[in-house]
Amino acid sequence: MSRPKGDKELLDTLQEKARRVRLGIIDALGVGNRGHVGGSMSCADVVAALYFYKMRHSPNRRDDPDRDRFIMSKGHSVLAQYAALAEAGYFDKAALGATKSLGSLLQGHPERTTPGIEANTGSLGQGLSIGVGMALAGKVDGRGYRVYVVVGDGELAEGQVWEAAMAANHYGLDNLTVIVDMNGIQATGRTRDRYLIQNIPGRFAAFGWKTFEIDGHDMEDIVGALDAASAVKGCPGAIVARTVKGKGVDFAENTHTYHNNLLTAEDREKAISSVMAM
Ligand SMILES: Cc1ncc(C[n+]2csc(CCOP(=O)(O)OP(=O)(O)O)c2C)c(N)n1
Repeated sequence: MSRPKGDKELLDTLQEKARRVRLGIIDALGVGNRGHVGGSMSCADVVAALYFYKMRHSPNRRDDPDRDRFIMSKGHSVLAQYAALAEAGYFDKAALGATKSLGSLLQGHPERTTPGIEANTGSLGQGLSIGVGMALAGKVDGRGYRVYVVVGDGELAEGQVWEAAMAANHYGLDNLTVIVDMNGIQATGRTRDRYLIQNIPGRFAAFGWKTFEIDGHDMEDIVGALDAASAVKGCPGAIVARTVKGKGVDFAENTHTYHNNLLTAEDREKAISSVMAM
């Protein structure tokens, strides 16, 4: 699916999908369980745009060798992916409510046993390497699929990310797009106070990537950047998306407190009202 930037009907549809993703995240969080609220909410718009605009995929063709691949490298934010997969029909939405329970289809971090999940992640720093391997395999096999990897800004402290970034450039992987969910906060505080990583777009550019900087909650920006990144030839693309941790759940916004926290029954109602008011 490829439509011109600025198409109001498309943007409205995607915003509604993003709202459903956020409501699905709240379902998956449940009541009284710890769950990753902040990082799931901050990437919800990007995940919605990928699943409902950019990626070629279908729950009926899960083994299609030409399907686009999505990797949630910051695996703790998989609730956003679960919500998108449920919305797209990979499994029943009722499964969201059992997330993280014993034997559930949906665990706290991505596992390939879940329909639609392409890579097991959770140990930060590894997803881009997996994406590089998939993108390289696509080139070797002459396949037209694209690979999308979402990473966190805190995650970029992992050196393996930069080994993967170098390899992606070396192999000219223009079928690979990384999206940095730059919400400025990691598990215990501001990213800059925990491990200072300056000039993220400049770093990817220095490693030979074409870079884009966007507002990661502006659907027009997201769609435009995804289209621009997939049009790049000869090198991989990095979209640095400025986001708000917890976006949409007002009491969880812009704080590390809800990086991984529980929602009470009252919180849950407040969270739903907040998302509905967006
Ligand atoms: C290798 C590794 N170290 C530590 C952790 C624990 N951990 C889980 S989430 C997180 C913070 C990640 O921050 P960021 O990438 O910015 O994610 P976001 O703010 O988007 O949730 C940490 C340190 C982990 N999962 N893997």
